[in-house]
Amino acid sequence: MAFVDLSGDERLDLATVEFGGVLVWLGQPADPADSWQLRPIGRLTPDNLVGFAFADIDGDGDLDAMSGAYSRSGRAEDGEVEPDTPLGRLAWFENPGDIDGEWTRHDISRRKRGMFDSFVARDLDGDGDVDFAGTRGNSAEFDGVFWLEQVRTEEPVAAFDQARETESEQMPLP
Ligand SMILES: [Ca+2]
Ligand SMILES: [Ca+2]
Ligand SMILES: [Ca+2]
Repeated sequence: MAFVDLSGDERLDLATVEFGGVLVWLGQPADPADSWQLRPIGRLTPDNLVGFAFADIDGDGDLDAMSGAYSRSGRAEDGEVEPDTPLGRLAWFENPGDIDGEWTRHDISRRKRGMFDSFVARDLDGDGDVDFAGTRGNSAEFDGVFWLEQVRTEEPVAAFDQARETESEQMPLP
């Protein structure tokens, strides 16, 4: 879970992952006797969304969500996978800036192996945009703590540029 003010009313709201892998948030009502309203943020289907953290990723003043998914294709080596096999994915959801608007998903990387389950938002290289430190499991020699550097360019570039020469196989979106 995360406790963040997504509605901008200075009351903390609650974000969590619903059964079925949907990242959702519940807006805290002004009156504690009123009900909390649930709104969806997004999903990574068929990958299992397990980790997330909020930060203003695009720098427009509202909180976005970094997220990670949990691969179920074996840990020791890259195996054969079906189109619906849950794999390890990194993606972020852009806050629409409107409480009832639809969040836009931006996929970063999808691998046969990787359980991306925890993130901490920090500007690690001090260039003014937020980066993420994260943990990765389920991938044997690729397990550990990583950091994900946000790179902004004038021209469109690939969504992800891997630092390692050898990695678990990159997979297309389902
Ligand atoms: Ca709030
Ligand atoms: Ca934002
Ligand atoms: Ca940065």
